[in-house]
Amino acid sequence: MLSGYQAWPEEFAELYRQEGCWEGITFGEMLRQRAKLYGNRTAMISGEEHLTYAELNARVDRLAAGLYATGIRQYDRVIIQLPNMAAFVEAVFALFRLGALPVFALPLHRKSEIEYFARFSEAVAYLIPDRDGGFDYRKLAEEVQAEVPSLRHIIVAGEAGPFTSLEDVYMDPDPDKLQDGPDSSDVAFLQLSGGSTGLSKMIPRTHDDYIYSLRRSVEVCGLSPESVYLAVLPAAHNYPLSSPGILGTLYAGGTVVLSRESSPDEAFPLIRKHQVTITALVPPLALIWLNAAAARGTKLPSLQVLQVGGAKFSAEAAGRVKPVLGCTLQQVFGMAEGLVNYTRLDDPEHIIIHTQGKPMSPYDEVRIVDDEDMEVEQGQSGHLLTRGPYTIRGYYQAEEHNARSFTTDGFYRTGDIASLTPEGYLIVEGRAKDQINRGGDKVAAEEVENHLLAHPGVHDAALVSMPDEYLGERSCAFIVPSGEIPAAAEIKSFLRNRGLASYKVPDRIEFVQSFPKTGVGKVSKKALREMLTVKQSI
Ligand code: OOB
Repeated sequence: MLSGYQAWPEEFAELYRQEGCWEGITFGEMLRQRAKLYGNRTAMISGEEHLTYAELNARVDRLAAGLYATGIRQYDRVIIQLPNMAAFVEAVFALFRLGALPVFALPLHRKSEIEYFARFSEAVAYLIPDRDGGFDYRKLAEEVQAEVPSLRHIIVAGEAGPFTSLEDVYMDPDPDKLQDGPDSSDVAFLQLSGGSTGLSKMIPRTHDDYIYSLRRSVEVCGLSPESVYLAVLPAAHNYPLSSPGILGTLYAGGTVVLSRESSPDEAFPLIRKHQVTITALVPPLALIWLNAAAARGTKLPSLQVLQVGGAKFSAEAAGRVKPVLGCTLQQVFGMAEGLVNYTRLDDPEHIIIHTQGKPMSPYDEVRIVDDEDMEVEQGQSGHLLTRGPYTIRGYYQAEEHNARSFTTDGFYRTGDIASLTPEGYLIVEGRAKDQINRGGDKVAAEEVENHLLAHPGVHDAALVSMPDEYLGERSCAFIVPSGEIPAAAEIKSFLRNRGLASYKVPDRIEFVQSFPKTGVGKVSKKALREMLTVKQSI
């Protein structure tokens, strides 16, 4: 068993099973069934590589056998930091089959993040590409391994250098050595939270709950074996992974097209070439696509659905999707902890444009409450709480934090401020958590503040959001210097040198003599944000 995991109380587990939400199958079994049903159909396209369901299933068996021979066992944690390539999908399913747990890192994570993931999850292995986006992950792995000795295996997709080559791990399965797979109620992987208090928390998702979220996503998004899903966002993120994303498309028997690039120059030709029917973007990328398509008069006739989510999509931009791209917009408001809301494909325009969708499952419970946890009147905005068959009951090994993030009756405090329309659709109005949503990339203020405080020239630091036309929000660090004012550029390079992911480095730095305080003496981030608007209007 995995320790430090908060399962659903038995009465809920019973209900979700009885109601048919949890089907009792694991990911390993799901892929095997799909290989039987759709054997010769194309499961995945990555560059020139095409894999049928039967081939994918066979490669996953071979990789699982090889990983087992390497010493990877059930419940072991394995950090995966691969870009959108076939090896990502194969590795994830191979680990699922063994019952080992992928820990999903993003391609932009660097030493600070990976070292923490490795230490906290006590990972035994780390899977990387050789190079991607001009960055050499082998150097990063070397640095992390030097700090975290539990990390026994570094496996590289590509030129392995001193490490193990992923290609060499695949081997013919030995039927005598076949292990009992995991149980469907077991944790399948650890996903990362956007974080608000300090470092990202780890999110344990089970085979049962995640496969249910795939099934509902597939139903709501109308996926079928004819669907072709283009993954341009990083595959490890919950949204392109499962809403319905890569895993949902495989659940449906459709085809996944993996792309490492997301620009219109790369993505539009892929959509045409592979007759892509659905793809998922974050708002800044959707704006780039809309502008490019409008300027070039591009038509993408195969594209039926454009999903936009991860951050608030403005109604103004939402209204352009259909006229410019000719496809249906689907707003997606989800979270790695569970709850996913979708606008429905046949919803009236005003709902598609002005709301962030409604919960995908009839068993999702949502509450909008005030600061005292009392439900607000219908239509009023308040804190969004949720509970349901695919929303976790606690973060991995985070007892203290769980007491704050969940109510005593098991509702997850999303940290989002939202309101409900009379039809039960959610409108995201803002955020109570101390996080910056930089066009879908989540930045935990406290994590960055702690790094800033390590700089000798920084006496105190506070990170706040500032509105941005393109990204929705950017970050601004207010700094009280400890002596002479350091150069902003020097502070930024200090953070980069500490191995912080680039999207977390503050976009702007302001020096102040002291921080405005709230009535109870805490730093008033609201007042700091207001200082920015005043500054901008001068
Ligand atoms: C997705 O997951 P996370 O875990 O990176 O971030 C969750 C948070 C939400 O709590 C909310 O603050 C924000 O991201 N968010 C949105 C949004 N979608 C997510 N805020 C406003 N409008 C939206 N449409 O971001 C995620 C996971 C699964 C599917 C889609 C997104």
